[in-house]
Amino acid sequence: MKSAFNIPRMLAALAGAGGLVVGGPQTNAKALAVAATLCLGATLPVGAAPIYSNDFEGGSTANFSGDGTIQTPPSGVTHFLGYLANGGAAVLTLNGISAYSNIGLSFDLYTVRTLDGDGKGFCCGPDNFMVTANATTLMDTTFATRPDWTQDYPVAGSAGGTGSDSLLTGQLGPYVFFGSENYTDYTYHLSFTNIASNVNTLTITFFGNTTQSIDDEAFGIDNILVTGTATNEVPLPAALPLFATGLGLIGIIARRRRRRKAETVV
Ligand SMILES: [Ca+2]
Ligand SMILES: [Ca+2]
Ligand SMILES: [Ca+2]
Repeated sequence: MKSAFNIPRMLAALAGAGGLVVGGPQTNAKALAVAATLCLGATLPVGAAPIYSNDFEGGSTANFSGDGTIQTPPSGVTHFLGYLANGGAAVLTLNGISAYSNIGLSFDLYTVRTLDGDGKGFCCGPDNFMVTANATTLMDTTFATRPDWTQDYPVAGSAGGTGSDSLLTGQLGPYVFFGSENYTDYTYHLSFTNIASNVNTLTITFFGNTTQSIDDEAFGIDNILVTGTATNEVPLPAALPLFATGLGLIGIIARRRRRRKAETVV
């Protein structure tokens, strides 16, 4: 049996309207207005939809737990979640998403200070960054912040910084350690497809498995985007209270209009 409303697409519209998350605490007037509009019976096609996004510019760490707080780098160019080092982990938990298949994840990874890569260039490695989705390891590899040292991303023996966005190299600011100019920060755009399907709860963990402390070397994450393909067969939606609120708003607006009309007539 098909739902009268395409609930996953409504959730996507809510996310696009400024609401952060399925199952998350954030709503706003614009999102509720969209919910109200959609509840009037709009028919939308099924397809890939955003489930969660966060660029950390609004100060929210909704759905994140564990290590890492919002950081502003010396350049002030952006905000991100960090620092992750010496075994620190940031955990993103999404509940009530069983209506989504082919879930994808993309994010930006910042490498800062003196990450030592595979540890063969000087010492003090390996410095790994690892991502898991529920029980699956999506990546577990080393990064270096000197081009004359070596790292395992994208393949073993690569020069430090290989695979990063050259236009965004050194943008975060002077993360210079011991006065050396050989270190710089790098930005990697990472994405993973089909990391899970139709799970009620998805837990994504970002680990900074480095050998030294945060003030020596660290990772940061930014521009998190989780997407999924919405299906028509929708179990009890996590966002049902939102739609109920949307319907409630419609009722309130209608009552106020009727009252105003009555007052005008008198
Ligand atoms: Ca940001
Ligand atoms: Ca180091
Ligand atoms: Ca190290």
